[in-house]
Amino acid sequence: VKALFKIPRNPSPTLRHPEEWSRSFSHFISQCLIKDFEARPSVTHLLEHPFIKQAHGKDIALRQQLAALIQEQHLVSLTSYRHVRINTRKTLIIESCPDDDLVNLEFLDEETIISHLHKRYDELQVYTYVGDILIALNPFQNLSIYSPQFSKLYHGVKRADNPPHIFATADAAYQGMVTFCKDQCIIISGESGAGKTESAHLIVQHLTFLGKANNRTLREKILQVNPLVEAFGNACTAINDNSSRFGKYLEMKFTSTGAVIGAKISEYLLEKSRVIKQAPGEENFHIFYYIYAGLYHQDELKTYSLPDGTPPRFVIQHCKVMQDIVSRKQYKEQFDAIQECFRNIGFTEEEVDSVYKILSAILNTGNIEFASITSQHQTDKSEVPNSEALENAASLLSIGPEELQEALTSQCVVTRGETIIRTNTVDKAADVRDAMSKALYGRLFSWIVNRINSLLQPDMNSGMNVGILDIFGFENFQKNSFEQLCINIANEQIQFYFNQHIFALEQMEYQSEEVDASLVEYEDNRPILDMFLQKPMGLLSLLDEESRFPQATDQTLVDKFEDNLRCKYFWIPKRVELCFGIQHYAGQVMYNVNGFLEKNRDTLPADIVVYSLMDLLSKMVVGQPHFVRCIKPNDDRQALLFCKERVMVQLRYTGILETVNIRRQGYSHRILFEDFVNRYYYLAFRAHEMPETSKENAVAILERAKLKDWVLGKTKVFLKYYHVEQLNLLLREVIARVVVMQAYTKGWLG
Ligand code: AD9
Ligand code: MG
Repeated sequence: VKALFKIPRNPSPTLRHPEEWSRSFSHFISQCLIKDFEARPSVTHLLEHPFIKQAHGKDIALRQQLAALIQEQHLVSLTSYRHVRINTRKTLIIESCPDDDLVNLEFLDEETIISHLHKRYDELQVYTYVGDILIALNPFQNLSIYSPQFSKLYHGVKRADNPPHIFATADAAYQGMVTFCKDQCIIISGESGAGKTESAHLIVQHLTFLGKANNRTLREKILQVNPLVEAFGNACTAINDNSSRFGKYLEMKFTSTGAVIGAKISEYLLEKSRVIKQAPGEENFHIFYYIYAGLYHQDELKTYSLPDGTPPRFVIQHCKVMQDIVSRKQYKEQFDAIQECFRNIGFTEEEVDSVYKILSAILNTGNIEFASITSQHQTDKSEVPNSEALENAASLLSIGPEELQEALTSQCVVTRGETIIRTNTVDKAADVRDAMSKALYGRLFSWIVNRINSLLQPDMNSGMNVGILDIFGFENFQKNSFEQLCINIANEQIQFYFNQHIFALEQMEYQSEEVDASLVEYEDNRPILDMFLQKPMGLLSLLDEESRFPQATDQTLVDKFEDNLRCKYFWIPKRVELCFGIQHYAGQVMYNVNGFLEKNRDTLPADIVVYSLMDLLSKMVVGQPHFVRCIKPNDDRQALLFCKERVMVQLRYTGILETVNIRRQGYSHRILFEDFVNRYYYLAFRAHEMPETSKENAVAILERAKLKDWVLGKTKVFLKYYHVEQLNLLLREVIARVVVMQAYTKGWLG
């Protein structure tokens, strides 16, 4: 609280104040505010504060001082001058400013929207609403708006009471779950480095706060799930130092009364190829560097057989740990934090020990080299000349070194019922070695995720969820490969889901309910998705088919694509070899097919993977979605740098402009008459009346609540998002009154 309302060191001498206040104006206001904010932290309260009500703004200087003061009292991140005014009755009003929500803007062209976002960004207002969708601009600096005080501030209040915030979105999901007993999901999208993962953390933080975490241990466990899996699934890329290399859906589990009881995490498409090779300037998964720094003491190095001296091949490219003391210290701290996560979540020491052993086994496997043995009979046999890495890897995996050598240098082939052992060439053996390393890492990752799930599984089966989807963002590097294709298809699907939800379903529902809503046009990315997913002629099916031919080459793959894919979203460039271009919803990407066949053979067939993602999406459709659209204001990761063109592009392809339109005209809540009456009848009828759940009674409630601009469909009430807020607030007041009255009649209150 002190940090929230620090007392200005140098109160202005021009500041006048009534004589009966012996202390200085600024000190006084600070004290009042601190006291009151501890009691009930809401901006409305500030507005109603007797002190502020008395604060006559006779002269402009006083008003400005007052506004400046409130801003300085670290409402600075919360409010800006536009929020503070003194009305005709000389009362200080703090109001939600109309451009908190783009839907309220008078002009809705791109230019206006951009300049609003720009202005807000300059004032460190990184969040802005588009109706109930949250736009989050990456601040690229730490803001002091995520403390527990802010969690309190955003708890169960009207949205307009506070400026937009990621906590408000988490709160809306939570309230939606508790009020309507319905699962919720929060879908965070945006390109790589836009702030999705940070947003996901903040949402989990606020939800654990809301989930009445009287069980502190559980709260800590849940908070540590993300850092733990991210140590294994995130890495430094050319775009983002902590880039998610997998898709993550975290479900937080609550009781019907909203107490948090557990969590479950699902992972999608881990980019395993990173284990064996990283693009220039990129790194392996964080955990490899952490263990290297964390287990660096001689005896530990020995226990885990971590190669000493030269860093292992899989991490050598960027192994700062070995050369640089500062980064080693940082990695060591991270390692300690991860140890703590393991411990808190409930992994046993033995389990953690096995995890490190497997990681070290992977690093040792990467160091195994092969030489060819040429004998009279065999020319394509390979062996391992330097046995140290082989022995280490084998011992860490609890197998014999000969077994491991055999597994790498030969393969079993079953032909016509006979098992034949074939030897591997040096190149083939190296491929097998790499494939094994990737597979080991993939299995390890899945095991960790499954173990977390069993440790955080709630005792009871019933209950409700808030799911948070944070996937890898859209990527467009100088050189794009199979991994980028998978990532970008996943993002196409998220965009499709967004469109489906916001536009298509919305319009369908209006039509079926015979509600008049002028159709809003939007950029439908279904044709691009069809091009990827259709069977048997979609790009992924063609890729699978070609992967099954042993003789297939990069060139035959490109030819196959060229012969079969005929649409405007796909093309083969004239001058660049072995490449194809795709017009994604988020822009053009040129893919290099080098390694596509191998990687596709190595992973699950691509279309199975993409179906798993479809499963996830269909699961989410069941819940009530909330969208967070992360926007990257510049490519230099710089604070306070708003690059108009970059923001414009992202707003365009994410359909924000169309969204503004539909949200402005749209009715985001549609409730069956029956549900509506059951839920809100207290507002117009007596508690014991049990009115008929008819259209007429729904109207009676709406009229009694004095709402405007609602619409009736054939079976549902169509409400704007702010209507529901107003109704819930009224309901809470009425219920509180009823409870007090009943308490009186029962004599509990004397
Ligand atoms: V990727 O698709 O996984 O490559 P994300 O997840 O969208 O990407 P991330 O959340 O990792 O991006 O954010 C990138 C960086 O931006 C972070 O490491 C922070 O340095 C910075 N960031 C993002 N959001 C915030 C924030 N709310 N406050 C401060 C932030 N910094
Ligand atoms: Mg991320």
